[in-house]
Amino acid sequence: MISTYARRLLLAGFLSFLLPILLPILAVCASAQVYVFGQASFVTGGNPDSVLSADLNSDGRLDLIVGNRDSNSITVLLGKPDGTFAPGVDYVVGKGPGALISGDFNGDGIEDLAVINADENTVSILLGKGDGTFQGFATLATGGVPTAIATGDLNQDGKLDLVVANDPSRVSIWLGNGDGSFQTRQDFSTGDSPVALTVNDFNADGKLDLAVVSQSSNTVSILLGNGDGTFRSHVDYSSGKGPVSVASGDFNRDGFVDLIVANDLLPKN
Ligand SMILES: [Ca+2]
Ligand SMILES: [Ca+2]
Ligand SMILES: [Ca+2]
Ligand SMILES: [Ca+2]
Repeated sequence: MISTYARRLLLAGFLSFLLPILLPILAVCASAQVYVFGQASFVTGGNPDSVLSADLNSDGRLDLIVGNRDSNSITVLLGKPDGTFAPGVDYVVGKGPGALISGDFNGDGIEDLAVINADENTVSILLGKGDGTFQGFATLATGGVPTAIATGDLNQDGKLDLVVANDPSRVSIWLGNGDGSFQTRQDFSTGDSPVALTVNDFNADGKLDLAVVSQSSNTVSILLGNGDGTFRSHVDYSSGKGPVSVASGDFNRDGFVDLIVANDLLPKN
């Protein structure tokens, strides 16, 4: 028989051993949240490679646009009130469609689309009709293999412009004319093998800048905008190995835009 005092000592010793192990686990359990999502599947074209959401028919419900790499098309799925989507409608674009972006490129208040075509080095511009349908409008030559696309008003004229990252080491800028057409392409140097980009005002001067992730050089290139559609020489920052995507936002709420980069642990070079 051991005394009550001895049992208390043993228990205290056991807890002092166990608590440092248990507390971090309990803390993680207390902060963890479990979310459950329903799942539904919708038919697209061949080898869907990218997806974008936007309200294409101005009904207040988000719609989906999917780039179909193997069928050289995009699929538009209009959102229904119950959260599902109407059967997709396909539109032919260039060869090997990849990343997509939406924006009102002709200033009629209706979302339009721009799609990069990686297998023919072009960008397809499709203008929205307002009812969720589209018409092909223009094709822009990228000059290199396009890998990512973004939009913003880079020269501050109130008209959306396009920026596309191209292999091997540049971004191309097209300034918008405001009618869905674009001016002659301007190219700016980046790190090697750019694969993703984001547009934001990183130095808080009111002029949009570019952050371009380069997979071969393991860098994020910052190109500060001059506000007229041109950019200063890129300044590179190290990322992790094999960066594949980038997003920007004020993550610590200090009023300055920050970057987050996802890295492939096994670089492809
Ligand atoms: Ca909609
Ligand atoms: Ca439009
Ligand atoms: Ca512009
Ligand atoms: Ca800026």
